[in-house]
Amino acid sequence: MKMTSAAADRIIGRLLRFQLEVPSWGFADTGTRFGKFLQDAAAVDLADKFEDAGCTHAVTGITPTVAVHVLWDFPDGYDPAVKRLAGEHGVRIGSINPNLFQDQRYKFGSVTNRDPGVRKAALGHVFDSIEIGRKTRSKYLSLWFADGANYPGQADIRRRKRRAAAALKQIHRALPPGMTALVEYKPFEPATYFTDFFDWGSSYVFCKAAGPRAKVLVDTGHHLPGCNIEQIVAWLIDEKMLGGFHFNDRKYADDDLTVGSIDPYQVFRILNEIAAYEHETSRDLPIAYMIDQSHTVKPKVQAMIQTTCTVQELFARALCVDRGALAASRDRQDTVGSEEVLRSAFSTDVAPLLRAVRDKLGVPRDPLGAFRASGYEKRAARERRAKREALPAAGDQSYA
Ligand code: RM4
Ligand code: MN
Ligand code: MN
Repeated sequence: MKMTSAAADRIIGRLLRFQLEVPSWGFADTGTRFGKFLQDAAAVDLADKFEDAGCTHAVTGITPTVAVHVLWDFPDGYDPAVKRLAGEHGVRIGSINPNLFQDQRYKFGSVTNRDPGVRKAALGHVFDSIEIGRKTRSKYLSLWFADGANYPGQADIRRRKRRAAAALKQIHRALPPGMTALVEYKPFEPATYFTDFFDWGSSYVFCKAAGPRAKVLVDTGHHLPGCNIEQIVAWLIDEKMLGGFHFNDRKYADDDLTVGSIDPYQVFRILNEIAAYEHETSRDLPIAYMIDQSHTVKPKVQAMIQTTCTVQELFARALCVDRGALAASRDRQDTVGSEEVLRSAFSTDVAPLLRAVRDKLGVPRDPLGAFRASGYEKRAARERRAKREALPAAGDQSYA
């Protein structure tokens, strides 16, 4: 596709306004239910996570915020000093993620548990998380409920649905102005028979019950095989119910692989729905773009930089779609022609656009290459190994 300089400027302008949030848990040691593989350079504490996030932001220029997981990042409660600590590393605290899945009392659910005491404790944790978000001026409370059942007959599906809706209402009432609750869904795991927040429709129903500041969060890894995620995204955009994304890729289940490592065309098709809407309305869609990945074998910061650059690159390609040509070929009911418009954007060489964006952001033209050459990982491994050795033997707190 030939691009006019006005078109190139428009794309560069949009990419300069495109930012992604990185997850604190993506920098820490992580594993599967079978165990963890440790990395010397993995973050030991919150300061390391901010340092890694800051480094990712320094080379990419588009990741100024860090999502925090309350239990893992503030095990001893929230300390206001962490705001300054993030700032020292050039980042800010972003979305707040309560943890409603690790405590023993959540064995049979959190907000859907039949025991009112457990439901109260779960809500209490969410309220504490909201309070942290208020102090850190976070725009998003990001909710993932692992609630569900493992066997047919185990639980009353309708009653659990009503309890979830009631909890969402209470959470919504507690949100300070300017904060939005994002409601994630996932078809299975850890529950094997059903989860209570199992697909976009369930999150949609709960958000609608809660109020206007609850929106659906699409985690790209949380769909059954073959699911048409871009259609879900298009519907949510049209319903004004899309809150944001947790980007990651998967081959089989919730694999938390780096974005686009398995199916970059799918990410392109999702971002194409965003670009199409923005083209039609001449407005940026006000949603949260976040990464949710835990890297088991890839070095953490490299994986995060790779992911960040991939999403940026695929968004650049989606912005290259010739909307006029697409509309015209749809008018002719030209199926092949319409598909070719998408394919040609997907295969556009966007390197010159990305170079221009990175020059304007004042970051290296090859962020991953610059990081790999920087010696950061070696130094981090040395320092963090020593830090780890000086620590009392740590309990196996989390998988991430
Ligand atoms: C879940 C879900 C949540 C994330 C946890 C760590 O599968 O994706 O967003 O907070 O993992
Ligand atoms: Mn997620
Ligand atoms: Mn997940």
